[in-house]
Amino acid sequence: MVNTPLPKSRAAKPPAAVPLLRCFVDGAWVDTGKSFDNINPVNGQLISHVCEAGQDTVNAAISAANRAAQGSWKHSTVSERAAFLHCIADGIEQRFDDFVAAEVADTGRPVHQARTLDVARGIANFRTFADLIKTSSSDLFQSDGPDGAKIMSYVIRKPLGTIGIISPWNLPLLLLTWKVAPALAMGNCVIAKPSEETPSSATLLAEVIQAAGLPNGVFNLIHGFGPDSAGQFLSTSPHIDAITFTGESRTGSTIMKAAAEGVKEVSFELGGKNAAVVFADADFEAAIAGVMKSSFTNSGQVCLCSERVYVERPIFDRFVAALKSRTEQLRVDFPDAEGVDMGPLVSHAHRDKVLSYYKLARDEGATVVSGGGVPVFGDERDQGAYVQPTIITGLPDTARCVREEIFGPICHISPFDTEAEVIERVNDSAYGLAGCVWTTNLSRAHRVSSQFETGIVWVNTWFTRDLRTPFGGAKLSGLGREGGRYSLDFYSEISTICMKL
Ligand code: NAD
Ligand code: 6OD
Repeated sequence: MVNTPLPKSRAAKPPAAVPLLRCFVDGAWVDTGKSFDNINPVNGQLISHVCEAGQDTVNAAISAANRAAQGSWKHSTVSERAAFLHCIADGIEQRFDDFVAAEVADTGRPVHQARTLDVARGIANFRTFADLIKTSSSDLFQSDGPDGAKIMSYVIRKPLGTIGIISPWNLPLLLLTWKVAPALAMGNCVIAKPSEETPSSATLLAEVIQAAGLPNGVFNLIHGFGPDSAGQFLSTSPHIDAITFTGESRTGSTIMKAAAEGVKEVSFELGGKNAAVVFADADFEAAIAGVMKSSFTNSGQVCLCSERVYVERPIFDRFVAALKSRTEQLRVDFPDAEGVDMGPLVSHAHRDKVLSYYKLARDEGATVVSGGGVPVFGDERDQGAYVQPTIITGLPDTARCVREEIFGPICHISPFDTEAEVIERVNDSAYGLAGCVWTTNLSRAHRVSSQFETGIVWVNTWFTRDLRTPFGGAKLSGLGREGGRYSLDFYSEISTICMKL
């Protein structure tokens, strides 16, 4: 049976035959005998049943990966692995529309976003790391030994072995491939555990990888939840060599405790409470367009979104009015509607969380400038997980809505007076993932951006990514960096060969 999910449809009735998404272990599709429902957040309808991996299936995936890690894959050449990665990218391209449909069905995001961001980046992740391993180099040092002999020391990267990859629901294919591609590129075997909310594109990826002909056990896919399910069984296993995780900071902390037992390598990309700072000298229109994007893209469900916006006092009122006007023009609609800007949140449970912050904002004394509730459509979308894009003002920096990650389409806008003041306020956060600076003053751009305590700062743009740059967060936002050669380093055991000549 092909696991392709049903395309997103506006049909009021549930589909007659609901697909079953299976796990992929040791080159075979596995029906675990226990399943959970995958729900479309546009209208609350059932998309598919998903096989949940229990302890036995997770153990089988780990054993298969460990066997494969000692097999032909360990000795595969860089050219062979690069060719496999390009073949996977080709496979995604050939099934582009299926991937778009899968991503849209699971998340309700606009079709144009799935096409231009999610699936496009999934392909780029495989191509980038395929090309990178063919051109990467390593260090070589020459020195003199105590007896005057020449010494040459050089560095090699070997596969780590079996890597557990645990990914979230917000950018399902993009964030999964961001880790699968470099892990395979460096000769590792992987067990991928996508979010229970978004199993479809990962299942398609397993189909593409199967068709690409990777040896059995090199790529395994297990579906399920976190606690007492596939995520926990994978991350607590003593038989994996490293864990790479993207998700909430709290989950990262739980996984880190499990990894500590076996002193495993970990790479964590975690939550954020990112700030955008708009100086009075900014290109006003560009800053408005940029903050619209950084606050509301993907319904605010990007870890890099700006939930805190600081605007220099002379332009504060004008900025708030312009952002309100643009926000109220946003089209919140079906994923395939023409001109759609925003879809629903990923699930009803996540909507409950975001709405609890909309309420908290009011309780904390915020002024709701725009939104703050649930849109009413008068059609099947009323059974979905939509919320209004929301702007609030007037909260102190100590308010929970200004300090805690909400992960929805909401930003708090606050005025500031001086550069030093705003830098201090931006850095007064438990998180340190990303920031944005909007200014036309070049010196200020350099001066301010270098003082943010975050893994990345964008100046006059947002979410532009060169995949060769390091990506990750400071403080509660993560541990380690991935991207380009930083990924090659994480997904390798780095050894030094020291030779007396
Ligand atoms: P989450 O932590 O709830 O879940 C992420 C993954 O971990 C899922 O696959 C889940 O099943 C699994 N999981 C949950 N509990 C687990 C446990 N105890 N053991 C093992 N696995 C477990 O996160 P989410 O709600 O899916 O994603 C949203 C969060 O991810 C936000 O906080 C967001 O900021 C963060 N995020 C960070 C980045 C980044 O690059 N820094 C990128 C995307 C999302
Ligand atoms: O662009 C990327 O590679 C990346 N890891 C983005 C993360 C987005 C967070 O939601």
